[in-house]
Amino acid sequence: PNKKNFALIGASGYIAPRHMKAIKETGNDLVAALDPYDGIGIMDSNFPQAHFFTEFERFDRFVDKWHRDGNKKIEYIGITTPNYLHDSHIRFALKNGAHAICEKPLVLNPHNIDQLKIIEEETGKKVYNILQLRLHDSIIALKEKIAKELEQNPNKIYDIDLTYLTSRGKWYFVSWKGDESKSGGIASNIGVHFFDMLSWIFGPIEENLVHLKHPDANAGFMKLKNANVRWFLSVNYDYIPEDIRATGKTTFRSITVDGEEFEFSEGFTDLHTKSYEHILNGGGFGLDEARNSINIVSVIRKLTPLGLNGEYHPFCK
Ligand code: NAD
Ligand code: HP7
Repeated sequence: PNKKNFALIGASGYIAPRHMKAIKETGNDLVAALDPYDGIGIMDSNFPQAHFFTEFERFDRFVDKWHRDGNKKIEYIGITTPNYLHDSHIRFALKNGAHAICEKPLVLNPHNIDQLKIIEEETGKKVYNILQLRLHDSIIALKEKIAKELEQNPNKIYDIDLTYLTSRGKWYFVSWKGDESKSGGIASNIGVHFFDMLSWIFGPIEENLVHLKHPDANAGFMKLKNANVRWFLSVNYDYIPEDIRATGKTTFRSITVDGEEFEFSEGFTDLHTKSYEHILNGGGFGLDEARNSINIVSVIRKLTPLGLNGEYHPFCK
């Protein structure tokens, strides 16, 4: 009862199965999927009855037909395409009477958000951004702890080291993810998660500096309302600390707050289903919530690195 119909754009990619799983686990139906690449056998594990299109025009015909049909309705369109295509695919969803559930980074630059706001108003449909770290138990616990402390001491400035290491092979730099015009670079494609998390917990950004900007490693310093943050981000396995490597792991996500360490490498697997539940229950993170982190990554993309000057993260070399 009350099953909602979904469509998915970018359905053959790495993250799309997590959206399929979320649609399924929230008790809903995927009716149509689009991807120019037809390696989509995964569909059989989820929605073998879904219509699949490799051409946009045929997908458009299907979606338009449903949009005009009084009985059938696509209520949500999931978007799991390369970052630079998100705003276009969001427009397509909204103009076809569906809400958009779009992967991060929502867009590459803040002015794209302004444009989407206009279309939200015109269509009455909403844009939701997947920001799954905001639904991660350890991160929620950290936010609650800090919020409580800030109630007592609103001017407190925390001292933070954020280390985000997630190894990727050579393929990364051959794919669209390695092309700054398509992904925004690693700070936009991967760093956006923790920039969002930090400004969600410690307040808006006041100063944004970059020390190091290599294709596979970025580092910088940020002054937020309630924190000074030295951050380091890399997709290069060589930065993974020895003790982590010894366990066979290839990712390491850690935040040190006033010397106290929080590891949050685990607990990521079901956050897409949680994100969908959150949206379907009347929550979700919209355009305004995406703005802080999109501002931050957009500025980082344009900044000239300072080199090893000032307050840089200890991993910089
Ligand atoms: P991917 O390259 O594996 O998949 C992208 C898919 O989009 C490919 O199948 C490609 O054929 C398809 N595509 C390309 N152009 C298209 C078009 N014009 N129309 C329809 N489909 C098109 O990439 P991915 O890793 O799955 O990433 C997809 C999105 O999800 C990105 O925005 C990425 O940043 C995001 N992502 C988020 C998380 C997370 O933790 N939330 C994890 C991975 C990826
Ligand atoms: N992996 C692949 O095989 N292919 C891929 O395309 C990506 C990963 P994690 P996720 O690389 O674009 C993170 O590091 O959390 C393998 C970012 N999300 O846990 O799934 C990888 O080699 C996301 O925003 O990666 O995704 C590991 O073996 C970003 O778009 C395994 O999958 C994505 O990297 C899991 O890898 C990317 C977060 O950091 C929360």
